[in-house]
Amino acid sequence: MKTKKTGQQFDTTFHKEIYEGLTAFPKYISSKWFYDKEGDHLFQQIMHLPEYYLTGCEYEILDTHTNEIASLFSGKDGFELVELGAGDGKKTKVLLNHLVAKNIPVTYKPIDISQNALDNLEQDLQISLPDLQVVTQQGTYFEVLEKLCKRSGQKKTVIMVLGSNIGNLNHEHAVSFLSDIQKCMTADDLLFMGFDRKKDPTVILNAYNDSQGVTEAFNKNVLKRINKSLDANFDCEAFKHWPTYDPETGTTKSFLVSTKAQKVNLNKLNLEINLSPWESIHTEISQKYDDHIVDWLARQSGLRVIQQFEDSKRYFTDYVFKKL
Ligand code: AVJ
Repeated sequence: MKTKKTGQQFDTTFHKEIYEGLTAFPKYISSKWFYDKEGDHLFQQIMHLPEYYLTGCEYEILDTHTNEIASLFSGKDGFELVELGAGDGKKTKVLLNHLVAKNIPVTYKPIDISQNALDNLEQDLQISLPDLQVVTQQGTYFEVLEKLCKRSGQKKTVIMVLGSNIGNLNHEHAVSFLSDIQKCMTADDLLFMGFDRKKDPTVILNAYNDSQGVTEAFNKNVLKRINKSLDANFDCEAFKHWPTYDPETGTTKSFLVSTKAQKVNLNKLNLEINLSPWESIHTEISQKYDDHIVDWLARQSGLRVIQQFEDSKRYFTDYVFKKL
């Protein structure tokens, strides 16, 4: 590879960001790189874990309020449902089933960073909802929003981001993400977004530290992915999965902590890094919210909350936003 200083060329954003994160202090890897085929699979297992309450709570919300949500979404001549981070679409299908059954015209546009997830979802929908119009798109949120902004149709658009996916962004990035969405919205359009609430810290911590070790495997999978695709040699067994929750900020952070001194070669990056014993690699934030924080984020982004739906335990909220 060229030079380690300025002007270095990278094959992909993945190469560039892994290089930057592992040469920084403290070290970090963005959680968006969790989702390769194995990562998608592990996340699906996480969604079925007893400790990982988020999925069940949001499913309950969509299942309980399907009718009200569907009528909120419907436009005069149908609408487009753009879902950022669609994943396996399990929760969205509750709504899609209802829309198809009620003959509400909708085009479903699932977007995900994982092409693998999109392929599975498309196949699944072809069988379970053959009459539904589906247009998939692969990309990061930022890439995809650019295209969304340039769309020509004047059909009502509902942008949906479920699962508290926004929680992977710190507040500053969340505001720029929400502002980017806001810029693409007309006065008629809606943003429907799921936020995981602040709650008993034990409940939160257990969700990221399950007893079966699936979350640990999910966290470590990013190192396996780097080993495979960047020809690297992380000793994955020599890392401890370490989630934390700060009840003051509402931030859950996940780390991989090296249990020993390690020299790691990342051949495709022409990079060698050293880890000291007990040095950490920060891999994810999963932000928790309350109504005040969400309201503040919305206003910072030129949005306002027009409605909200909660599960019976009040663990999770889906907020509906419009342009200010
Ligand atoms: C998909 C980003 C919402 O942060 O709760 C699950 C991912 N990480 N267990 C989350 C995740 C560890 C999840 N999101």
